[in-house]
Amino acid sequence: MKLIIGNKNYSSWSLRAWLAARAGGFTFEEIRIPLFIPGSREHILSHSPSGKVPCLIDHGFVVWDSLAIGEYLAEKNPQLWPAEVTARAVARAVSAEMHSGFAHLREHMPMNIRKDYTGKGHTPEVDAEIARVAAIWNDCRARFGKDGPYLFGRFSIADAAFAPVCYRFKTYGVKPEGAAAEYLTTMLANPHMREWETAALAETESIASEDLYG
Ligand SMILES: N[C@@H](CCC(=O)N[C@@H](CS)C(=O)NCC(=O)O)C(=O)O
Repeated sequence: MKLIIGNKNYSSWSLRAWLAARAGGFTFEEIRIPLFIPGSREHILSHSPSGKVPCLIDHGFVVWDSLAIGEYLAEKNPQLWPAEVTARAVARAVSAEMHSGFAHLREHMPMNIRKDYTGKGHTPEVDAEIARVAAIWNDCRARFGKDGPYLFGRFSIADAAFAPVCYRFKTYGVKPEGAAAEYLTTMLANPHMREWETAALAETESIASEDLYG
């Protein structure tokens, strides 16, 4: 398997697919394409028909879009979704909500692991979305988190979906309360997250349009 990803500091969608692949125990070659430099679009298009990363190539078969990649990996390793039917339905719902929503959080608090933008990026809409994230985390932990420290106990695609939000909360100094705070600590200490973070910190490319606050 090959996984095409963008810069680890910036590419939130790449992180989701990469974490799902790591958590699922897959062996894969990583092809990192720095985004928004001359030639990067052509390079991505040589692998990914959407012109976006992430993109998974499994023996020549191409799957693009982070959620579709997660689903494809879960077909091979069903442990990537919770085993129980209602937990699995909620895990899919919150993953889909993350995938299609939270536009204000994305716009004003883009993932930028290297920066400390504590206190930046708040608007009423962003704060409402932060409250919704915390509500999801608290609800999942309370209802489905008995068998482990993640949203549905064991690490699942839902955790991968929220992983970039964890780095956003770190960069922008957002501090949820209660079970959500514990969950954030757990995620930031996850060995695969730490591996990604270490690589992000070692990157040297800057994307000016993503470095919103200097
Ligand atoms: N919904 C897609 C979004 C993918 C996406 O927007 N990827 C960004 C990087 S995080 C990208 O490839 N940008 C490069 C470009 O637009 O040229 C997914 O889940 O994979």
